[in-house]
Amino acid sequence: MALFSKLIARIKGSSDPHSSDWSDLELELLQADLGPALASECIEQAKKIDGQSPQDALFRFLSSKLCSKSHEMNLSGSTSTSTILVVGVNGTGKTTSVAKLARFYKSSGNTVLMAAGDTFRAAAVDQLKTWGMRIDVPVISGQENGDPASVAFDAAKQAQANGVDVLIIDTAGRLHNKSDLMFELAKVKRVVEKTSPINEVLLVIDATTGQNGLAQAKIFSESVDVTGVILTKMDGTAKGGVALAIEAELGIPIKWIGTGESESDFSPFDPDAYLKTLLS
Ligand SMILES: Nc1nc2c(ncn2[C@@H]2O[C@H](COP(=O)(O)OP(=O)(O)O)[C@@H](O)[C@H]2O)c(=O)[nH]1
Ligand SMILES: [Mg+2]
Repeated sequence: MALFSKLIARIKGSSDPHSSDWSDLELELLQADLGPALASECIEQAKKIDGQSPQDALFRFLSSKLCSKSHEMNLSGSTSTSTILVVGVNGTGKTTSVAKLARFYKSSGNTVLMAAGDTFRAAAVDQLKTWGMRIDVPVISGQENGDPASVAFDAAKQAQANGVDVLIIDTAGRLHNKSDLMFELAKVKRVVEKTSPINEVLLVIDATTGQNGLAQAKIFSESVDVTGVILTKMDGTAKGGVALAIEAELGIPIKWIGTGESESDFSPFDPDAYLKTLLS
């Protein structure tokens, strides 16, 4: 993922001038899913760097493009339940990420509850129940085709009654009817908030879908108040640029990175370490 190595060589003047035209370098950034605006800005910036310490200069520039909001999870203290709502398009990795989050918080000593809010597919409820057994975390579910808001409400009530530390709610992601989906997500949010505030609304984006994933994310973030991104399938892409594009274009901090199908393939996003990898 040393995305900027050729650009750095060009700035240092150590590359073969024929193989490193600025326009070729820009194309390479585009192919790494950096997006047109940021790719072009990087090249303009690079032209101004004088070869002294291109890594440091690019690091400063790229840092300024990252979202300035906190990349940490904003959970309530130990006195009340923290609630996390997980949203996104089907297949991006929502249910898997709900289980990964549950396992993360459980292993750091919290009591955790998961809610199967994708009531539209029986398989989705079973999938979460299977995860629940595997990581030993209880799952609240309702009837098939039932109201996801009522499942979420039941889960929120139980979490409060039992003093659960972290409640994580899975949702459906059918995009074929955008207004229905957004209406439904808003209802889930409203109903849960009758019991306790929602601390985080995390949008799941599949890194392998590149600019298309970014477009989906824009639709969601226009309708739901998204507080953070879970970027999944980073193991399936060599195109490291998508995380930068998300932060720069959406203005939403990436909070978690998924790197595989197992519950441990998951970690908090570290912006500085990520930039250092791109610039190594
Ligand atoms: N390689 C890889 N696969 C993932 C990751 N996260 C989820 N998946 C897989 O993506 C597929 C869809 O995941 P799922 O959680 O069912 O998506 P949902 O429809 O959004 O709930 C499943 O096969 C998961 O195992 C990840 O970080 N890396
Ligand atoms: Mg699912």
